[in-house]
Amino acid sequence: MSNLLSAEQSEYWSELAQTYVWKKKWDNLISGDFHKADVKWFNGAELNITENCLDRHLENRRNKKALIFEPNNPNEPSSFLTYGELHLSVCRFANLLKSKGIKKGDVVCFYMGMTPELMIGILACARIGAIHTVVFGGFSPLSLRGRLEDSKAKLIVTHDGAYRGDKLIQLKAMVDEAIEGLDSVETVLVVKRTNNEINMKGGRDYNYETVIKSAELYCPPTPVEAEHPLFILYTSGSTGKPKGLLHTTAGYMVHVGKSFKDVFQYKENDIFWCTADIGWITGHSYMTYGPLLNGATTVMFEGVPTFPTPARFWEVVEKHKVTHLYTAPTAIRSLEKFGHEIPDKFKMSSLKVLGSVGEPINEEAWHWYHKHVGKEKCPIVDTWWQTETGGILISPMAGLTKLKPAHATLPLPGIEPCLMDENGKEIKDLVASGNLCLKTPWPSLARTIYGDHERFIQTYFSTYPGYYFTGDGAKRDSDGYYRITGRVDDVINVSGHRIGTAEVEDAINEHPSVIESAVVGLPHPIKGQGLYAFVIPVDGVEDSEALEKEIRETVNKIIGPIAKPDLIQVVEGLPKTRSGKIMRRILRKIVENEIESIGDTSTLLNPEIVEKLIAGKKELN
Ligand code: 6R9
Repeated sequence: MSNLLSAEQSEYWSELAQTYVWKKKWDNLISGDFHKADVKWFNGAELNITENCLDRHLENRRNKKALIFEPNNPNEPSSFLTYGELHLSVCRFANLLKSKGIKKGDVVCFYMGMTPELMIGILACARIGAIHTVVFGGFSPLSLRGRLEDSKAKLIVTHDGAYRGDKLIQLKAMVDEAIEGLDSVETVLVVKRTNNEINMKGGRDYNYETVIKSAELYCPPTPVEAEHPLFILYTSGSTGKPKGLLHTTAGYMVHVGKSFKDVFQYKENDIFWCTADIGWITGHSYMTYGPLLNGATTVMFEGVPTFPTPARFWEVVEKHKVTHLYTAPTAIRSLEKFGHEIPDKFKMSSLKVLGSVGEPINEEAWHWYHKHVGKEKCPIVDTWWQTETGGILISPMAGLTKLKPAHATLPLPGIEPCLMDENGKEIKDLVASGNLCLKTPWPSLARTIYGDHERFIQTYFSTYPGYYFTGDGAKRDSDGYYRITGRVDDVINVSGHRIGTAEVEDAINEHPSVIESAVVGLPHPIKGQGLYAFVIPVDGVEDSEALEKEIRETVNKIIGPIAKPDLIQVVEGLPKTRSGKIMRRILRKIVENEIESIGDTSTLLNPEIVEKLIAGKKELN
C-alpha cells in the first residue's frame, strides 16, 4: 500500500476495482509517487477493457442498444447497434487490424468524422492491445503529420470525407498530404461516407468495406497488463509542441466507469448523449468507455448544433428520448444567441440530467440551460476534469449535490484537491483562492507524455513538488465548493478546446512577413475565449486585410481552423522586460480592457509601446 493514500482511499479503490472483470487480480494496489511521477495501479493484474465494455453485457444486454447513431443530415435515417452487434463489429475490426499486421503495443491513428466505425475502431484496438490515438478532423494535415511522427502510428483509419454541418471535409486527401514520405505509416483504411473522389495508393490504401468482408467473426480479447497503454491523446501545453498524454488500461477503466455512474446517476435504460467529438478526451471517456462500461446506451451525433437549424440538438433529444445531455458551454452560448423561443417549443420531457464540460460555464448560460433546456427540473452537473485526469474529478452528483450555478462543487469519492498560494504552500483555510492541485493519486491519471517523461514531470509535478498541478486557478467557498476560474498558464480555452499560445505564435511566425508575435486570450461572447494576436511585421510591411488573411491562412495550414486568430493587431513592438521576455500580463490587460490595472510599466525596456498598443486595439464586431 502506498503511504500516499489513506487506508479509506485504498479500500475505496480496491473495492471498486472488484466490480470489474479481470483475467488476473492485482498483487498490489499502487506503487510510486508524485515526486518521480511514476504512480502505477493494480500492479500484476491482467485484463481486457473491451471484455468489460462488451462481453460481460452479452448475457443480459445482448439486444439492448449500445450505440445510437444520429447522422449530420436529419433526412438521413438514424441507426443503432445492439451490444451483440457492437461486440461482433469490434471483433471483426480487430481481426482486420490483425490481418494488416497490427499487434499488441502498435499505435493506430484515427482521423475521422463521427460515425460508428470510429468507436468500433478504437475498441478494436483495445481488443488486441493496440494503442489508439484519435486526431480531431479539424486539425490540419501538418498537425496530423506531427502526431504521426511522434506516435509512430503504423496504420491510419480515415473517411473518404466527413460531413460537418454544410461542409464536406476531404479527410482522405488530407491524410495523403500528411503522410507523404512518412515511412512509419504502412496502411490506410478508408471508410466510405461521402463518396467524394479520392486517390487510393496500391499496397497502402484499402477500402474498409471490401477488406472487412473477409474478417473473422470472433476475436478473443487479448489480456494485457494493468499498466498496458490504452491510448495516446494529444493536447496543447503552454510551451512547445502538443503533448501526447498516455493513458493505461486498468486505472482508466476503474475511475471512468465509476465516475460516469456517480456523476450522472446513471440508471439502466437511460439514454446518454455526450455531444463531444471522439477526438477529445470527453468523447473517449463519456461517449465511449464510461457508458459502455456501465452497459448504457450512448448517442453519437455526427453533426453540429446549428445545422440545418439551431433546433437540431432539441430535435435529437426528442427523437431519441435522451435522458442525459452532456455538452459544452460554448455550444450552449451559441444556441442561446438564437433565442429561448427555439428550445421553448420542445418539451424534452425525457431529460433528467444536464452536464457541462470543457470550460467555466458563466452564470447566464447556466441559467439559460437550466430553464430553457432542463425546464427547471434537471440538475446541471458542471464537471471539471482534463485530458490528463482521464475522468471527472470535481463535479456535483446529479440530484444528490446541492447546486450552485457555475460551481463544479465537490470532489468525487477518492479525489483530494487542494489550493496553493503564491509561495507554493497549500492553503489550509476553507475559503480560499489559489492554484488547483491534487494531493493524492487516483487511478485514471495519465502516466506520461509519450516519449518525454521529463516533460511530464516538469509540466505537472515540478511547480509544487509532491502535488499534481492542473494549470487551473480555482476558488473555494464556505461550503468547500470549488469554482474553477480558468487557466493560469499560457493555454487558451477556445470553445472548450485547448490551444497553446506558443504553438499559435510559432505558426504565425512562419509567415514570411512576420518577425515576432504574441498571442493572448480574448474574452469572447460565444467561444469563452478567442485568440488575439499582436504581430510585428518585417520592415516596410503595413497592416492590411490581405496580410491578416494570409496570417490566418498560415495558422490554418499549420495547426488547423480551430487556432485561427479572431483579431490581429499589427504593431511595431511588444512590451518587453530588460531580459527580453514579452510581458504577456500587459498584453492580457490590454485585450481584456483592463487598462487601469496594467500597473507600473517603467521597468520595461520599451514603456512607450504600451500606449500605442492601447490606441490600436481591435474589437470584435
Ligand atoms: C475535459 C476537458 C481541460 C481544461 C481544464 C480547464 C477547462 C474543463 C471545466 C473547465 C471550468 C469546468 N475545464 N472542464 N473549466 N469548469 N467544468 O475539457 O479536457 O480538453 O484537456 O481541457 O478545460 O481549464 O484545465 P481538456
